[in-house]
Amino acid sequence: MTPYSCSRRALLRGAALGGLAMGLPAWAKTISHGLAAKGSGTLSGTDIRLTVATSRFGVDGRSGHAVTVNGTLPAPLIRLREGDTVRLTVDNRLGEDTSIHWHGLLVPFEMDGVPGVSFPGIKARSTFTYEFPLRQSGTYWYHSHSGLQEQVGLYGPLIIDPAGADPIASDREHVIVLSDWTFLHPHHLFTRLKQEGGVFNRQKRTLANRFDGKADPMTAADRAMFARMRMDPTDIADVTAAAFTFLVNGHSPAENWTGLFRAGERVRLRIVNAAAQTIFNLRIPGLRLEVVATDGVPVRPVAVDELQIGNAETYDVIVTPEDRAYSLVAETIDRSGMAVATLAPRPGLRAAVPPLRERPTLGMRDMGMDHGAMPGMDHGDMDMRDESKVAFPVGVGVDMIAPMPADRIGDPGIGLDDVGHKVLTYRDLVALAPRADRRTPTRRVDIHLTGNMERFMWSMDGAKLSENPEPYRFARGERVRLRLINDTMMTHPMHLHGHFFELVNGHGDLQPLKHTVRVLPGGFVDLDLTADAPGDWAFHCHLLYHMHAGMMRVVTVRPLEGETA
Ligand SMILES: [Cu+2]
Repeated sequence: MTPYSCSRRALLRGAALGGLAMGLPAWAKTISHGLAAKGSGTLSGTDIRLTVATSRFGVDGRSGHAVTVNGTLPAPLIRLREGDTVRLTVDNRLGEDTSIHWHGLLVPFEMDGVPGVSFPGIKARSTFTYEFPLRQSGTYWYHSHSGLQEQVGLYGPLIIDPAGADPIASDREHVIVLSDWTFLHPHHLFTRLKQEGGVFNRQKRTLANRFDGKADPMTAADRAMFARMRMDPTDIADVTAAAFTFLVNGHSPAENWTGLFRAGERVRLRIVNAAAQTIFNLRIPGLRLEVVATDGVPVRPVAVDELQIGNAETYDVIVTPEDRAYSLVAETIDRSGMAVATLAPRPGLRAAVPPLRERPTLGMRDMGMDHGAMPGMDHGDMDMRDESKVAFPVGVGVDMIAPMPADRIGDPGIGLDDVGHKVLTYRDLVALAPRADRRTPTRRVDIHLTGNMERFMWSMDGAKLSENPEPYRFARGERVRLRLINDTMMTHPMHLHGHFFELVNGHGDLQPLKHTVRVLPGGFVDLDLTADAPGDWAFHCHLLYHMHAGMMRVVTVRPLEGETA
């Protein structure tokens, strides 16, 4: 990354002003009236210019190097209209390559923005113009697909308004961009992860705190199993609050981004998890969240108290607040920290922020062993790395093959089984419109999510992208069922470019569409895919450091336009 020089005075000024130092767009300013109000900082129309450059980003009195679009973190809100054809010109003023990927947008593959897969990237000090028709509407986002630029600020929200009336009625909207910021250089952070998988995990059990005055939730057999696996039952996240500040619209909890409303309004929150490496559990104590869309696509409204949002997922929720303040709490999956913001009828009001809840631990189910399925079985004898279960070579990069992966589509996510209120599960998602493709998939393709946690090695079917494995090949128009099997003990938010897939969740013709799906540890998820977008597409884990380590493959759909089969 190009070093950025600035005067000591500028640095101090930036530090003093915190998140305001960069001239945040209106929707991301500390007090926001919502998207309908005086929308400076929103880019709209059909001809949009984005300048990628280094800036400084200040938070909580410190300032660090960022890579930004038009000088802001998050990047500007891009607001487009379905049916238009948009041109987005990216001017790269960095001393290195960049790229922008339009996450969840159905674009021709050359416009998808993944260097080495769909285009060559945008060279230092050059421009590239993306141009594509907008075939959809809803809440999306955009981000760099080059190196680790996403960690240092290159991400922003993207909304496409429907060509006709919006099926989701609301009186006011707020964008909620969740992210994680670190003052460590991301390449340094990655190197440390490679050197010692648990280096940032300050929550490790020790003999001193193991019982903590409470009954140990693990049985002796479970502990022995973990010991044999060389796993740590608190390894929920690779990078914790020890290294991260968690942000809402670029604001730390202390900076307290505040979204205003009038009592009784239906307020639409367009929530994007733009974090590099953090899965969040989001709730607003005192408010029901009516989930009305995910990954840009409307679903049958479902009321919940909390939801887990993986990296790159989006959820639209409606809340109807009373005349009081509320805290929006996005607790990290490992409960080492939280992003916090306020929703209030007037500036200056705050609600109590609940403390971090007790940290979760992993269980046998997260190791691909379903207790319920085999009562009384001696798990100590179970082969945790049975090579005969998979069709790929099992090398050092694969430390586990789930012996009995379970269908976890009805699970709320790690640590959310017993929180005492309703948490969204994927089974709760029901499409509004019947699926377009009624065909039954003609084949099933199993894809294993693999890794070696101790060595921070991550792969799909045991192969890293850098090893140049064969792409997953689909015939254009083919209807196929993908089974993603998680042979690791971490949740992986998996994203397929260029397509939506359907979650096979028991709702038949009303299976919901998504572009990103959390696959829980030791579990599997089935996806029905119509491979209707010709070209080469990235398919990867959206935890940035997992992708960077190699948990990414290419999906190729042929024939291309004009080719014969
Ligand atoms: Cu991952």
